[in-house]
Amino acid sequence: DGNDMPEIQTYVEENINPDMKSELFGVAKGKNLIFVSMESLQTFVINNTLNGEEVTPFLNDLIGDSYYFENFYHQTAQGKTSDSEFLVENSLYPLPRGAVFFTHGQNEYHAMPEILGEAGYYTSVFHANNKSFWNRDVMYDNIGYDEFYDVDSYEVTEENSIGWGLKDKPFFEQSMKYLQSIPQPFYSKFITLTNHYPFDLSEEDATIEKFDSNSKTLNQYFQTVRYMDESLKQFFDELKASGLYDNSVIVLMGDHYGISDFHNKAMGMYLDKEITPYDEVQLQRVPFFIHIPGKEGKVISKIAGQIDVKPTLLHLLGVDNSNDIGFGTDLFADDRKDFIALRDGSFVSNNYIYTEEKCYDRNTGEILYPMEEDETSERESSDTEEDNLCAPIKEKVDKELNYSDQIIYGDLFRFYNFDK
Ligand code: GP9
Ligand code: MN
Repeated sequence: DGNDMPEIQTYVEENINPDMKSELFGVAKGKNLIFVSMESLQTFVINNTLNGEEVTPFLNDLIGDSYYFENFYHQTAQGKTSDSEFLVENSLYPLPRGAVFFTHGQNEYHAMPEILGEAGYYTSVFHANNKSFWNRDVMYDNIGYDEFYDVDSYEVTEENSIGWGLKDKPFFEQSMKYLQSIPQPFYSKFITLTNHYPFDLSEEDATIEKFDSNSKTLNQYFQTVRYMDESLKQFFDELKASGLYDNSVIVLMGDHYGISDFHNKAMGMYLDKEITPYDEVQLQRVPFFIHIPGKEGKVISKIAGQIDVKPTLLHLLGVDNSNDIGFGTDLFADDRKDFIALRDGSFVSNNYIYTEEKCYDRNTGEILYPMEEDETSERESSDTEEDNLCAPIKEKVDKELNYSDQIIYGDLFRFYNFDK
């Protein structure tokens, strides 16, 4: 209940330190914020090839012109895209089961659209699906979005659709007239759709060969990824032509994995290695780009996650959030907490990766705990919990996930004053 809030607040103040800012605080003050959620895009295709051809030529080029986080993890669970949206808007974790957009869509939140709205931004979402999918209409209204351009705002025909609906190229194209008509500065979120399981695409839209393996899913994935990459290039060109480009921070983020562990065999063929639980965690990396006009590109290797997006973006826009309650930190600040928690309790830290009760060396993938039984060695196989270097971090991970869950299950923000 509300009595739990002070303990959580103390944890956040001491461990997350929402006041921690970087030298980039305010560099994009007053600029528009364009956020693109890239459906099912994983980092393993970035700067990678298929039959000698780049899979994502546009995004690869964009690295040279953006802050690009190469060790950025999705933290979603069953709520898929909606979980990734929840993480980004709130810097809270989604729930271990179910979709928080459905189960707690009426809670009190302190989300990005509300905060940016108060800072003078016009806030909107663009997504060509039914408005009630994932309960978005209810949640968006609740967290303060001014407008939701759902499927009814688009002209959808048989020719311009595939799979889940409107293809990404006509989606971006048809969005431009709305984007050009809304007041600035704006925060606008675009959610793509074509690169969605089962990754169907028509012949004439395919510009790269399929992969050749026993997984039709992975084979087709490269084609829809390439299509999305092209649609993003087209969107950037349209933003430039409209004049919005120079006035906008453009953020691109993969929402969650597209290829599940069911396809490990085919994935192992593509990556030319056997996929271990360690690799499965590493495959949860999704691309994260921040493009700021006039700023040079930089590849950032530190570990990062969707939980960090909100404080990072608010700080770039110069919005103070020192009274906020969330579990992410400004990715440009030096001193940040030392782990990224995945929703299933696995984690990544600077030195370790923990999953399925094993502790791995993050750099080598070697199992550090528990030690393998080695019958030829003299050593008695008696490693204790003390040898588990992951254990102290695992404790923090569980504590933090639990605090976030308590906030949601108890609707605890009803008892917290963000304006103090
Ligand atoms: C549906 C889109 C995809 O509107 O966001 O949903 P997903 O299955 O990825 O959550
Ligand atoms: Mn999705």
